[in-house]
Amino acid sequence: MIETESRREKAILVGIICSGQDERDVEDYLDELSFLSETAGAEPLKRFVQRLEAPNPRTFVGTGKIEEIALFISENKVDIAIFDDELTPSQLRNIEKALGCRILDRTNLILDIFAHRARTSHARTQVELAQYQYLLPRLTGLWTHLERQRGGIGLRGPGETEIETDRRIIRERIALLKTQLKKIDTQMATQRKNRGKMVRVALVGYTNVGKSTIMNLLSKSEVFAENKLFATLDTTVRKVVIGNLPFLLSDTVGFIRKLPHDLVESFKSTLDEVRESDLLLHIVDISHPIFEEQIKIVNETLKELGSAEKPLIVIFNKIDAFSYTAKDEYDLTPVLRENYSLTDLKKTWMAAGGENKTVFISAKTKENADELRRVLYEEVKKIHIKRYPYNDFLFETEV
Ligand SMILES: Nc1nc2c(ncn2[C@@H]2O[C@H](COP(=O)(O)OP(=O)(O)OP(=O)(O)O)[C@@H](O)[C@H]2O)c(=O)[nH]1
Ligand SMILES: [Mg+2]
Repeated sequence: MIETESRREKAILVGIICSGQDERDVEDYLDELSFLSETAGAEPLKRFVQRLEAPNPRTFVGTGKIEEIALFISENKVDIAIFDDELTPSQLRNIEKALGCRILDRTNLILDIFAHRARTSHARTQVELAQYQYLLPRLTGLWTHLERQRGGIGLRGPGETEIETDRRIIRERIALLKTQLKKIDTQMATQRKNRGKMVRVALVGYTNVGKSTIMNLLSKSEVFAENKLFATLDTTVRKVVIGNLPFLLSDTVGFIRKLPHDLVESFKSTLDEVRESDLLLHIVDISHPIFEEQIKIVNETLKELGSAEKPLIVIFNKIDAFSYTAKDEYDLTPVLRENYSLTDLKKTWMAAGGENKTVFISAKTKENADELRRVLYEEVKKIHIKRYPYNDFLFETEV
């Protein structure tokens, strides 16, 4: 018999509830970690959560918890233990020893997904750079297979240990990747310049909120969209025309909580599209239980990119999937996030938006797609007029 499907690796997830953190939030983080591990091809079997003042500096969770996890791992033949926070090199070593299986942390997992999804040589180079930067301080004695990449024989200097050799090889590789990226960056910058002065609009948002689906809706293109995290890694740019107003629309990599810093660094040129755009469309998945936190994370990432001050339209997507639990008016317990109706949320966010326009749509059912086009037209037009004050031939027909 031929086995067609390779066995999915069994995983367990580990998180902690630190002082000041809400148990529900941590559950949501682990939901995301679980989704990430499924996207990476693993099968999450069980979650281990511990309440702690702060992470244990030696083993992240307490000693008793580690023993409990170790027992489960050996009884259930678990392949990987995935931790929700970035582990220090020494935590990683100690946990590896105690659990006797492969250990991944959130950063590692995200890097792994990126590595699988990278299609172009540009994306691959960026991910590889981030992976080596992550790996460099974490080399352990177990990890000695790098020589192969360099051809091995004769490379090891006298008296040098394997780890030192590996470190040296990694440093050289990092330097090489950086040079390659610089070359690609220059090429891409030239490409962007050649696009002329058309108004540039960038879709930004948390991962899996529907950016690519909206790109397809607006540009009638077929950008890859699916219910997995980080479906998009490379930036796609399309020319879109609304009414008779042309502009460039770009779709790019989604953001996530604790996006590894090395990754943000090495994805700089992919994110240049965001940095150089004239208008941002911040897509939000309003059907997601923690969409408000996702908004915060996107805003923080935009700040990191120096793009927080750009004109912005907030697009609340997936209104078709939105649901809430209406509260009885005599029920005086606190109003929870699941008690807000779409009308409540619209009121709150339209008021909170300030300068920023808000639109509520479903890219799937196309509900309110016309409203989105209208708002987008207005905003692009404003920028266009500023840039070409004497050119009004484009606006003879309104949408
Ligand atoms: N119910 C519903 N699902 C939607 C809507 N828009 C997109 N989706 C689904 O959400 C999932 C993610 O959509 P994408 O367009 O790939 O999201 P993305 O933001 O590009 O995601 P990444 O590229 O992975 O960061 C897909 O399964 C879409 O079909 C919507 O309005 N309603
Ligand atoms: Mg996408």
